[in-house]
Amino acid sequence: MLNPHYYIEKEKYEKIVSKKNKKSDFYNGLFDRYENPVLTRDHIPVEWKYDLDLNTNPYFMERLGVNAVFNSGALYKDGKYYLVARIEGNDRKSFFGVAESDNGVDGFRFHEYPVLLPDTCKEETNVYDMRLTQHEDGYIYGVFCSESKDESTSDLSAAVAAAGIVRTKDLVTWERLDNLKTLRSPQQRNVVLHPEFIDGKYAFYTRPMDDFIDTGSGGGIGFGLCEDIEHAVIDEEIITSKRKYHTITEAKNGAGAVPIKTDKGFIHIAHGVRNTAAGLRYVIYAFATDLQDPTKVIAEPSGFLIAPLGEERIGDVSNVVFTNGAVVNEKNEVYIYYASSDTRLHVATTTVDKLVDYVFNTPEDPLRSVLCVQQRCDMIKKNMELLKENR
Ligand code: M1P
Repeated sequence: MLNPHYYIEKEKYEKIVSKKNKKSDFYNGLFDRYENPVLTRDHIPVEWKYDLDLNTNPYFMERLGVNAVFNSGALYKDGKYYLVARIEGNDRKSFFGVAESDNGVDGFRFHEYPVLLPDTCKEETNVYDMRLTQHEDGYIYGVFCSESKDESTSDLSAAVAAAGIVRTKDLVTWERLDNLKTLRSPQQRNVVLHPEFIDGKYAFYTRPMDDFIDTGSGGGIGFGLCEDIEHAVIDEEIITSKRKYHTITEAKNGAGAVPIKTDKGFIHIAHGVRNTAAGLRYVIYAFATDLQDPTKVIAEPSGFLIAPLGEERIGDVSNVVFTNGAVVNEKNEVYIYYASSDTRLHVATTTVDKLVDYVFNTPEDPLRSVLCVQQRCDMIKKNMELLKENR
């Protein structure tokens, strides 16, 4: 028998998922923020959290709670916006759920069931942060972090991160392939599959790491080729966007969304991390690579594209914004899905033209305060002259 309390919770859920979103008054000329997050833990269907049976759950108690919904892969296909979100249960284990919307800014609803990945990797404890790539071979690939306990130490918090790979044609049935092997890097997270073949091979953006949290000698975002996607092995990783002293990428950085192809280059939307007295601070930044040589960075504006703002700064892991999905629709509008503080998912919208202008015409970081002030003074001087002419 159905517990009647179900209808009360279902009504609250319906109110949340049908809430209209609108642009906030935030302005920077580049992208728009929205008033509401696009996914939160309140977007999880009631049926995923409660046993609805009056006999087995007379108090209508939450049996399998959800703590957070955040870092999400994204895909635009046949007029619909799809997200594969990281959903973290109260038990700390993450899993994936596919949500879709007609307009990309509100109305995201999860499919009936979460994604049950083929259990081919017995040591795997946790999975998260899937990047979705519509590859020119016809498959949609999902590359995610596959985390296992580090059995080489008695430290219970020590873990090993690897890149898991699945593929699908319909976002319903998922085929699990071998985890990516990088011969020269012991750990991998934030791995993204490039959408095109390069020299007839599959190309990955990697993040070489010596350790689970610290990248150690890992110099930045890597790039490597592999012949066989079903048993992917990368030998050499070439560093593209490098970590730099006293910048937003000083502690680490990592690829985010699948690169966006434009006339001038591939635009990458990634994350950079620096350390502070209050812990790590994650921001989102952008750079461009050459259309012919995807390892060559051809533009990298200074500073961040998106940093945590207002309530985005607070959550389970505060002072974090993180992206693993952005899409472009047929009007060349760009939807950047970014999570704040490992708690909820937002959207920022812009256009391909604006992103290109931002990446190619915003000055680079000159890396020293004196040069940064000079850069600003030059702009102010130009502005003063223009203002004088217009008096
Ligand atoms: O907690 C912030 C982020 O930390 C990790 O990112 P990185 O590998 O760059 O440190 C990831 O676990 C990510 O999911 C998380 O949002």
